[in-house]
This record gives sequence, C-alpha cells and structure tokens, in this order.
Amino acid sequence: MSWDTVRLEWDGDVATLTVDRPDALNALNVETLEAMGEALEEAADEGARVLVLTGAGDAFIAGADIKYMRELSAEAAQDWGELGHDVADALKAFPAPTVAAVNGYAFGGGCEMALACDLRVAAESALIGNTEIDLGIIPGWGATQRLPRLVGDETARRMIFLGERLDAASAAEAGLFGEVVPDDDLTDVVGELADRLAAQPAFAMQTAKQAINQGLEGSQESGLAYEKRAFASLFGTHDQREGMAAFVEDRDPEFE
Ligand code: CO8
Repeated sequence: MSWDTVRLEWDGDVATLTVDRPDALNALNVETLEAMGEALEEAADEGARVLVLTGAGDAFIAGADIKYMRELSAEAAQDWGELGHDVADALKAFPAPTVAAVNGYAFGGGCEMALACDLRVAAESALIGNTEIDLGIIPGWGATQRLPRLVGDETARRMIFLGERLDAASAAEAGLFGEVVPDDDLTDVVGELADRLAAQPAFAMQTAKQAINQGLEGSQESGLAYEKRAFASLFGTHDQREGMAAFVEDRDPEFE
C-alpha cells in the first residue's frame, strides 16, 4: 500500500515509517494518523523485526495539526483523541521493538508518538516537549501517563505544566532519550541499533516487550504476575534451548 503523507520502507527485516508532511513539519492530521495505523499494520503483517519511526525533513513530528484541531467540538475531539491513541497503542503493541529516530521538533502529539516507541535516539539539534498547555489543552495521546513513567513524576509535571521544550541533551539527562548523536549520524546510528535488535531472538524479544508493557501500562503487581507466566513460557522453545546450549558449549547461538 502507499500513502501521501507516510512512507514505509524496508531494509532487510527493518521497516522505517516516515511521516512525510514536511511543509507542515509533519504535523499529524486525520489522513496521516490513519495512514500511520495502516502502515504499522502492514509492517507487522510482513514480519518486521524492528520498526523505526521518523519524520521527513527537519522535523520529527511538530504535534497534532493545530489548524485541524482548532475548531473541533468536544465530541469531535473525543474521536480525534481516540484516533491518536489508536496509533500510539499500535506502536506500543507492535510485535517487534520500535525505535523513534527523533530528527527534529517533537512537540505535543509528536512527543507522544516518540513516547509510545520502545527506544528513542535523538539528533543533537532535536527539541522535544509536551507543549499542549500553551494551546489551552493537555496532552491527549498518552503523555500524562507515559511521560511520568519515563522521566519521573516531578520532571513530567514540570514539562507538562510549563510546556517546556527541552533540547536533546537535557531530554537525555531527564531520561527521555537513550542516546543523542550528531545530526548527520542519526540514520547510521539508528540503523546499527536496528540491526542489533533484529538479530536478537524474535520470540524472546516480543515476550520481553509485552512483559515490560504489562508492568508499565498496568499495575506493578499485574506486571510481575505476567512476567512469571511469560518467563516460564519461553522454556522449551528452540531459542531458549539453543541460547543456553551455546553458552554451555562456548559458541555463538543460532536463533530461529
Ligand atoms: N499543526 C499545524 N501546522 C503546523 C504545526 C502544527 N502542530 N507545526 C508547524 N506547522 C506548520 C506551520 O503552520 C507552518 O505552515 P505555513 O508555512 O503554512 O504557515 C509550517 O508548519 C512551518 O512552521 P513554522 O513557520 O512555524 O516553522 P518555525 O521553524 O518557525 O517553527 C515550530 C517551528 C517551533 C515547531 C512551530 O511551528 C511550532 O511551535 N509549532 C507548533 C508546535 C506545537 O504546539 N505542537 C503541539 C500541538 S498540540 C498537540 O500535539 C496535541 C496532541 C494531542 C491531541 C489530542 C486531542 C484530543
């Protein structure tokens, strides 16, 4: 499938989803969110081992499309909220690891899409923040829940209450980015990370991701219970036997 404002490209088993509306700094409108949802479904169906999310041009995603949003009724905003949540949830539940390659502005809904990814690598010129308060609204696609879990309560409250726009180094210090790299190196660094992730045993990777999600998106108690079940379910799989045999036999494993 192809879309006007989203590109899905493959490099081996690594799928890259690029939001491609550079004239609007990749702001997310209905068409783009729907396309993202379809592209994520396609990438999952075709067995992506890693999904990279990035933006075309100088921005990652400058947020939800304010020009579309400004006249919405409360009822329409409910549907709009659901649509963005569906995409963020699809990223969160994607069956393989997801990496946000934050190449520039990541504000509002853009920050929220990055938060819904498993890992975040930023270009040093990137700026990120939940700036919704400046528009008289609050984050509506997950940041009130996901940001505090990532950066801690105090920092998240400051960011959301003050609409702070953090530079990449400050965001990394807060725990929002795992890595900050020179702008020109972002694609290569994310590509290397994606290749390393893609080489890991897929079923164990998916299970680890689900266990972490379960704990972070629900209570710690339910997460620990899930971990107990999930951990046990990996025993007897090819990759568990092979991984442990390889350790004992002092050789590299050959995962399925
Ligand atoms: N929406 C629509 N258009 C945008 C957006 C946006 N979020 N951001 C930029 N654009 C457009 C501009 O209007 C401009 O278009 P045009 O050329 O037609 O005038 C073009 O992109 C370039 O933008 P600028 O000229 O402003 O570029 P600058 O380099 O001067 O500034 C900034 C870049 C700093 C990123 C600036 O554009 C900006 O502040 N943008 C808005 C950022 C923002 O506030 N984002 C949060 C939006 S709210 C949100 O995301 C809520 C999510 C949850 C919704 C849930 C609802 C239920």
